[in-house]
Amino acid sequence: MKKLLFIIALLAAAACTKVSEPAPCGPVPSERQLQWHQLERYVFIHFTTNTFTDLEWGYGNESEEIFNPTACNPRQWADIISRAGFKGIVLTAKHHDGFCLWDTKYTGHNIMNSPYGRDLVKEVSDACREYGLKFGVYLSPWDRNHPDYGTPAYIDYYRNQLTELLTNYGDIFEVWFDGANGGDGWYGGADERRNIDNLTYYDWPTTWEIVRQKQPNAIMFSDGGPDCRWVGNEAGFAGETNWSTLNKAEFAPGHADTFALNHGQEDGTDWLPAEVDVSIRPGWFYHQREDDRVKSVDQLMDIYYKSVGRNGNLILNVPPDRRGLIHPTDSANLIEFGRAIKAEFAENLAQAADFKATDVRGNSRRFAASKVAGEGYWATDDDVTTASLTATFRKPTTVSKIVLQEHIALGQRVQRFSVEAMVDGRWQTLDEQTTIGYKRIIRFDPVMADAIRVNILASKACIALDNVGIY
Ligand code: FUL
Repeated sequence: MKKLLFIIALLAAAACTKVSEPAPCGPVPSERQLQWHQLERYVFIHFTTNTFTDLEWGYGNESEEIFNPTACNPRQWADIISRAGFKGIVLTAKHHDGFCLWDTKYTGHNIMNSPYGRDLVKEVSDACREYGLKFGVYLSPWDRNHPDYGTPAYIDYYRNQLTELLTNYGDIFEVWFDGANGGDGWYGGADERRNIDNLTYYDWPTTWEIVRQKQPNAIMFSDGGPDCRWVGNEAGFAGETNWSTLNKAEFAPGHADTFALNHGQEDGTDWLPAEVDVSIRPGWFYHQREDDRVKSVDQLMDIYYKSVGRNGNLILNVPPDRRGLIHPTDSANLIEFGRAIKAEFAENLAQAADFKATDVRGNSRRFAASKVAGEGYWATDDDVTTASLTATFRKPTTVSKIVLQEHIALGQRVQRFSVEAMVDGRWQTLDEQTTIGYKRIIRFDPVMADAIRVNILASKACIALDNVGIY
């Protein structure tokens, strides 16, 4: 009896010893990046004189008079966008043509001198707040209107503009620095050719410091970050292999190795996750001739799986028309798209499954397999980089999608994995893929399964999975 009590006491003591968390693996996200990952999808709004001249890249010589939306209503945009489940709006406050959508004191080439005569950045940021959306700005570095473009004086002008945007419109969640920034022989500046060396001209680190000071929580986008990176195409897809790590020092706005941007770099020195920018129409700005070429719900769903489903955030462009309203086709498809995502992920079948893993860190409940279906995360012992996790259903269940999420606060680890289904007593492979990251969605033809098994086949360090969703 004494011996038994002693053993029980020993076991209890072992259970109480806190098994420690895995050590971080490589670069890890900052707090602001962690918050940003969770947004998953938001909307881009391209709106300027181009909407009225039918151009994609304005020349900078457009009269303020032509910006004349007759029924402009950012509350309509925010209403549709929030109902479609998007989390924010990034507005082109100034595109390459140099026309400013806000009441700036640094140039007369702005919306206050147009027939519209109101500060649209203010109206959009107010609408975002009213509808619970985050608000961000795009400020084109390249400026084909400004007389100083190409000289050092323009950089002061650009920073002054940025400061206005970061000071007068509340919280900014993202600032978009375009890689189309006047290098590579593009011509820029009021009706004449002005060549700049876009590697040296902009002195980005100094500009980025302004953002850090004025809006410490804002994410900065560019070809080279500093917080999130371009995905290397405008067609709406991240690579099937997509690391959130990249050698940041090798990249700069306008200097992009598109393959590396699309896939990330497995041993990259910095946490620099991909953002997938794509338009709901062929162009970034509204053109009536494209009214019958709005992406369908099926196309949008495909984009969703190839962006959010491949460890990238999606920024979907929805350009207002000449009235200043989202066109009915775009609006209908956007709302349906939101509904389709909701419907496809309505019921997480993992909630009703029993989880078991081939390894649990320190045999601790803290890192148990079942954690992937709720709070916390499943982790393996330090020396275990291959392991399987099985979810067994109480009765055969139809499955067509699996959502996997790593515990990225400790870095991105998984290099190769497969998913299987137990069908009629046999394991059947559904897919084999490489990276997971913040989120990976695997889709396949529906199967009637008794169980689902996730096999981590290779990992840079011990495994740490936040979530396994089954749909
Ligand atoms: C590109 C720009 O040149 C396009 O006009 C658009 O703004 C897109 C989002 O980025 O580089």
